[in-house]
Amino acid sequence: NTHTHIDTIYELEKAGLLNKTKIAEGGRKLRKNWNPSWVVLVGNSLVFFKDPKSQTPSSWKPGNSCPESSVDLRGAQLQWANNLSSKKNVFKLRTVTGNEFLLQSETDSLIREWFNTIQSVIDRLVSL
Ligand code: I3S
Repeated sequence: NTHTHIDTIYELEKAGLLNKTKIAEGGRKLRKNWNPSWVVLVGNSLVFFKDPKSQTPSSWKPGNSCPESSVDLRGAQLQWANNLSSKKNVFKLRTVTGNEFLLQSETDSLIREWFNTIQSVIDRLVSL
């Protein structure tokens, strides 16, 4: 089965649609700009795709489709951040380089899953 094969090669942890805004770049505050983003957690990285057409398993293969950006999760910090937005279910991801993102979903269970899965990858990287 192709999916299983690809999952194995690229260590795909999770993929799905979340609302995303970057709020800081290198420690400098940015103006919020919320947009839906196709988020893929693969290996040590969180990869963001702008294009909803990117929602096919083949599109995040290297060389295929173009990620909008990607985040190295090594040393990253995750925290719930409902104080940083009027939206519900918001968490903040901060990279070692001082880039900060807010990620959000209307679905409680979904955002908890994302939080827990990203946190487990961060924890795993600490012990490597
Ligand atoms: O934290 P803020 O500045 O109140 O965030 C809101 C603004 O960024 C707003 O944009 P403009 O100020 O450019 O109109 C966005 O439309 C809102 O979504 C932001 O607030 P929330 O609470 O949705 O994160």
